[in-house]
Amino acid sequence: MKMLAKWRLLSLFTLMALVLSGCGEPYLSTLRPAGEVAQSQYELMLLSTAIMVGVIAVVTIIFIYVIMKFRRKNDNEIPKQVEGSHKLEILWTVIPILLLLILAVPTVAATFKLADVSPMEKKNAEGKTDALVVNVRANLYWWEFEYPNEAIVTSQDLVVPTDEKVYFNLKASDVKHSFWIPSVGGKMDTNTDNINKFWLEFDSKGADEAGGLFYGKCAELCGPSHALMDFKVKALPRDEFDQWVADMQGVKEPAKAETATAQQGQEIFNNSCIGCHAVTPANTAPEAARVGPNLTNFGDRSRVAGVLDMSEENIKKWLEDPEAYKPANKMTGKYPELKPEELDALTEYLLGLKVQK
Ligand code: HEC
Ligand SMILES: [Cu+2]
Repeated sequence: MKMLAKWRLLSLFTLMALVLSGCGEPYLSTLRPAGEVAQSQYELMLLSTAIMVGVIAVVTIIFIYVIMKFRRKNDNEIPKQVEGSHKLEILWTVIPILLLLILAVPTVAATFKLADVSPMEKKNAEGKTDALVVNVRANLYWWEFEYPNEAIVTSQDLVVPTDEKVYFNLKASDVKHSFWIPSVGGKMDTNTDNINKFWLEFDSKGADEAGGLFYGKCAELCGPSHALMDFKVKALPRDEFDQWVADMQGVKEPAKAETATAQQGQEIFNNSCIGCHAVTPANTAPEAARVGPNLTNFGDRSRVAGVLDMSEENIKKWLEDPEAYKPANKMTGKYPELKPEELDALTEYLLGLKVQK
């Protein structure tokens, strides 16, 4: 009776583990591809899984058949002794070769297709590429996205147009990270000493289902806050994307705070924060000055520091104690402690940093 209870509990836990492992953000899954790259990666995954399951099934069936058929039936019988079989040997050499070919041909073809970044090299008369290029710079524990043709920089929320190829230059500024948007494709390492390149396409249908927001992750263990090194991707129709670019380009100098409280916040910001955070989108600042996320459009972002929901309260929490939300991040302890009224002022100022009206 006790034994039975134990088994019941065990099977319950097994079932729960199976079912609960399906929980999580729906758009943080490679199993729901939302772009050409993710789609071909998904199809390769299905193909290799099908082949592997097929092999296991056939081998298991033969194995069980042989155990049953050739088991020892009485003590003194010695079965017929067989040595070598040409037929069998050819069979078990040719079948795996065929299976590997079926797997290899589409894999190699896809590898070359996904690595084709030739449009990044083709420059037009202005010395720019016709293709949309984004330079990704990964930092402990945040992301910078620079659009070299458009001459703008943003952080944390990558903004892209849907249904066209977006080309990426990937680089890290400190340690190795990895750029991954599970439902759209990737991942690819960002290194400190070379630039990796690839392209992704963001499906408009997938974007609609995801509410226009994809989830991105760092996929290379990089430090205590690695698991919190998240970013979001806003996938917009081309015309809205163009509008966003124009709005960003329109910010030539730091936006003037409108209310008295926000002005007070701007003053604190200019004293304590501007050394690390730019509030203009031009990518003219030397890399060393880009120590923290560009905040030009901070008020438009979906998260604070990539992980907290965007709200007044969460901004204050972050400014008060960034360490509590991202251990070992590079902002902790680098500015004077803030009083409640300074927090209010800074928050109002930061929320006013918007380009999308
Ligand atoms: C030493 C450089 C430095 C200073 C000084 C600094 N920060 Fe930061 N800040 C950072 C870094 C680095 C991050 C990214 C942290 C992370 O996500 O790991 C950050 C993140 C942030 C974020 C979240 C950004 C986003 O896009 O979600 C806000 C808001 C912010 N800082 C505001 C401030 C304010 C306000 C001050 C001044 C009181 C300030 N910072 C001072 C380096 C700095
Ligand atoms: Cu990382």
